Amino acid sequence: MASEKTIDKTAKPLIDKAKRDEVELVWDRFEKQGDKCNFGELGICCKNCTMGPCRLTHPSLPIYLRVGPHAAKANKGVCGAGYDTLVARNLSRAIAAGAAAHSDHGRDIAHTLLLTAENKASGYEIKDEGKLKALAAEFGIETTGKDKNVIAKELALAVLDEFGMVKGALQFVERAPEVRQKLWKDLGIIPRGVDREIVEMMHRTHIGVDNDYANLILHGLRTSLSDGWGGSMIATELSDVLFGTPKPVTSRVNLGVLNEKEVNIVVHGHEPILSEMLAEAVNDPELVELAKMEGATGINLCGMCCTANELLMRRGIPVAGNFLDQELAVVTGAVEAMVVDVQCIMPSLGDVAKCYHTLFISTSPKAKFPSAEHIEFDDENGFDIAKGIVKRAILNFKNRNPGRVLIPPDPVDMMAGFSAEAIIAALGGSLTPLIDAIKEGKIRGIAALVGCNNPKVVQDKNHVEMTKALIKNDILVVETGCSAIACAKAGLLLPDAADMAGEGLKSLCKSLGIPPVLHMGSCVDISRILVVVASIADELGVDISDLPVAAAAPEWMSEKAVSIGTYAVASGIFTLLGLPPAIMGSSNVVDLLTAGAEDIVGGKFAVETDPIKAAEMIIEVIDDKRKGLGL
Ligand code: SF4
Ligand code: MSK
Repeated sequence: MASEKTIDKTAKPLIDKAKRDEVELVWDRFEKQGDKCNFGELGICCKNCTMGPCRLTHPSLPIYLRVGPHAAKANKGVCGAGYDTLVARNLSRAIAAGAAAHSDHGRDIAHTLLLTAENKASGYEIKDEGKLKALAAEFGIETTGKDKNVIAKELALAVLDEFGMVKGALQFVERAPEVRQKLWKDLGIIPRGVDREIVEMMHRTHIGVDNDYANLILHGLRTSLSDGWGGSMIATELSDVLFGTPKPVTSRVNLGVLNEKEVNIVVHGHEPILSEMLAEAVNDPELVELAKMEGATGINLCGMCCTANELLMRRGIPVAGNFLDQELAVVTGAVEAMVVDVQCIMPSLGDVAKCYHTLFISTSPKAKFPSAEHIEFDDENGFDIAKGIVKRAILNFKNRNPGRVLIPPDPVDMMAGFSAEAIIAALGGSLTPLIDAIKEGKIRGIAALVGCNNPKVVQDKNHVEMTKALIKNDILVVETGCSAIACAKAGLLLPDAADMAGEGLKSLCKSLGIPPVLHMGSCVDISRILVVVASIADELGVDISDLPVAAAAPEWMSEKAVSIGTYAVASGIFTLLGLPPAIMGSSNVVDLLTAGAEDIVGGKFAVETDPIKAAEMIIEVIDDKRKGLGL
């Protein structure tokens, strides 16, 4: 039943249509997996060398895995590694993979900035010169009297240096409160270079290297910090320089943003380098004319997942959906091209596209799909390649079968574009009104809801129910990624949604004309949240861990989410997960992450699958922090 899979009213009819069209979806494949691997869920399997794979016995395994000829009887791997080592190593590798994904995205943006500065990137320009100069100053680059391209080149090179090991500490670490920087220094977890921490983690988790779970997790914290205060922050800041710092915009969301009369192009993935050029190309008069000659009334570009968030934040381009909507967009039968770059792209899209007329176009040399048409994108020829992709889509319009089209009605209006700068502007030029509202108790605190969808959870349900419970209790919610899209679809990203909030939050939102749930961008833009909380902590003269703030990933699934959760905890933030990570096979690792971490870094993880109970836990933490501050 579609209603057991999603609360998205536009997804439901398409799940039913997929069944009629005999198209296999993510939920079908999930069911076909049968029982999950118990060893994998507990984190107690290892295939780091060919003496294994090794799997350990555990009291919570089902009986057939503990007794009998095929049962696992070992409590150590062949090399002697035990529960703590296996669990900590598996978790650490997930952190490294997540940090790598965000940071490689950041590196790509830095590379585009460099090519733009050298006039080698077609179609790109520096859109926020003010931010360029501010960042240059942060990196100690003299800007007086210099052309913006000269500054941009020096900045791009300085940022690219952050990936290796040059200065011994990432530049953006200095944005954290001093007391937090000192804590990281004392713990020896200041990130020394994005690549260095990730490479070192891969080294440590090789057979026979770091076998002390606490030591591994400590380096996991450092690796994640190289993402949050490194790669992700670089991605966000340099994207703002190139494409503009977001300001409040209005738009529409859900699968109903597809248009029956227009050529529909869905761009999906993460990096704005591709999507920004597509956004330019769809306005090319020749291409618009071609679309009309082909029988369409125009070209409709919309986004999916975090690429959607990038385009939405800066251009107000409509959002077709979040992670679990990607196949459904194709099932509408109305998408001429699904264009992808990197991350969170289901390989199944090729199979789904084959059932309709949709072109599935991959663009990144790092992310090829066997069933996709590959049109390689490079920023030196970005605009021309984007035009070529749009043309392919237009020429595919005639292949659409109107009898197989189902576009659900009623896209939902939304407001987005709340960068840190936009929030400060909305507050009248400083964070003081927000801090005063927190002090007065008008707002109890701030919760950041982030992360994905996961077919283990009814799509969007946890995001939406948790958010509603939080705003009702006067907690301002900031969101990114698929969480923000989920709440947008539920109408929570509108100023009128303030009517669902508690009296204090409602009055603040009404006076400022803002929603009670602020969309702060894509997954890498969680770095914007770090900047805001660091600024609030500085204003109050306290550490981030003292603030009435919390984070949650109610429906997370990706390794990037593991890295995000870890850097939130390492930054001193209580972080609630709506699904358990694969660590339950080591009570020591569980204790460290859900209790001991608080004594070390001031933040810790908790797991709660019920969204209402999860919201209650967050409220309790926020109230405790308020008490700690004497509020
Ligand atoms: Fe087994 Fe140790 Fe090899 Fe892992 S590293 S597969 S636990 S022998
Ligand atoms: S896109 S990482 S499914 S939030 Fe950033 Fe969504 Fe999660 Fe991908």
